[in-house]
Amino acid sequence: MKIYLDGAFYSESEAKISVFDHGLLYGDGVFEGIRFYGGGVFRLTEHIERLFDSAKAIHLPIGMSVEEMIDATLRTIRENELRDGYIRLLVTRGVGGLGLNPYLCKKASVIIIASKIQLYPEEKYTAGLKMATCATRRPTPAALSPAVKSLNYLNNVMAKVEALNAGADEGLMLNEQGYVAECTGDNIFVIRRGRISTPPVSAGALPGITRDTIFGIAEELGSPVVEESLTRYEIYTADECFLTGTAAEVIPAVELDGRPIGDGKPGPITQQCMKLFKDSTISCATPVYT
Ligand code: PXG
Repeated sequence: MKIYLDGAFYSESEAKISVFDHGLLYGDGVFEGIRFYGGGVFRLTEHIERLFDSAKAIHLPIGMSVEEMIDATLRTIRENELRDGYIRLLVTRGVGGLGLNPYLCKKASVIIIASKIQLYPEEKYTAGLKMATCATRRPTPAALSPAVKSLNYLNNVMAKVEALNAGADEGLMLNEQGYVAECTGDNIFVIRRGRISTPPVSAGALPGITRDTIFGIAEELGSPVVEESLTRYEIYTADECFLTGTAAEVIPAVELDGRPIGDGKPGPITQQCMKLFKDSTISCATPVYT
C-alpha cells in the first residue's frame, strides 16, 4: 500500500508522523471518509468541500486548494491501482510544542490512505442491525459544532463501547435535550406510514453525504425526506428504520433497546433506498482513470 503524506508516497511502514503532531497530542485536525466504486469516486467534490469547511471552522489552514486535494486523492487511488475501496483523508495541525497553541504548528500535514473498509458483516445488510441507546450524548454545539468532522472521536468511541457492551451492533446517540441526533458513525432515518424522516443537522447530526444522497432518492420516490425532531418514541413505533454513512452505506436497523422496529425485519422502503443508493454510486462519480 502506498500512502500519501505531504505530497509524496510512502509504504505503510515508512509513512510516519511526528509524536509532536497536534493531531496526535490533541486530536487537533479534521478528516473525511470517501468511497470509490468501479474506478469512480463517489461525491468527491462534496467530501473535499466538507473537509475544507471543517478545517475552516477550526481555523486550520490546509495549505492546498480544493482542486489540489481532489487531485491528490485521485493520485493516491491510481498509485495503489484500485477500482473499489475507501479513502481516509486526514489533515492534522502538524508538528508543534507540548502546549495547545496551534499557532506554533508551522504547517498542516495531509495524509491520504486508500484501502478497504467493512463496517458491519454482510449478513447485517439482509437481517438488519440491533441498536441500543447510549447514555453518552452528542456534544452540544456550545462546545464544538457536531458538523465538524474532527480527529477527536472519543465521544463517539465511548458511545460505541456502550452499544457493544449492551450486545447491540450500533449505538443511538441523543443530544443534550434528549432528541435523537444520529448513531456513532451514521445518520438515522425512520419511516412511518410512508413518511421518511431524519433529525435536522441542528439536533446534532453530521451533515452526511450519504444522508444527502437519500434526500435525492426520496425525492425521486415522490416521498421527500422530512427533517424533524425525533425522540426514541418515534423510533420504537416506526415501521422501518435505516442508517446511512460512507463506510456503512445504507443499512437496515431492526431493533432499538430490545424492541423490534416494525415487524423486526428490513422494510420495503429501506430495501428500495438500499438499491437506489447502489445505483447512484455509479452515476455520481469522478473518474479515477481517464
Ligand atoms: N455521523 C457521524 C458522526 C459520522 O462520523 C456520518 C454520520 C455519515 O456521514 P457520511 O458523509 O459518511 O454519509 C459519519 C461518517 C467509521 C467511520 O469507521 C464512520 C464515518 C466516517 C469514517 C469512519 O465508523 N462516518
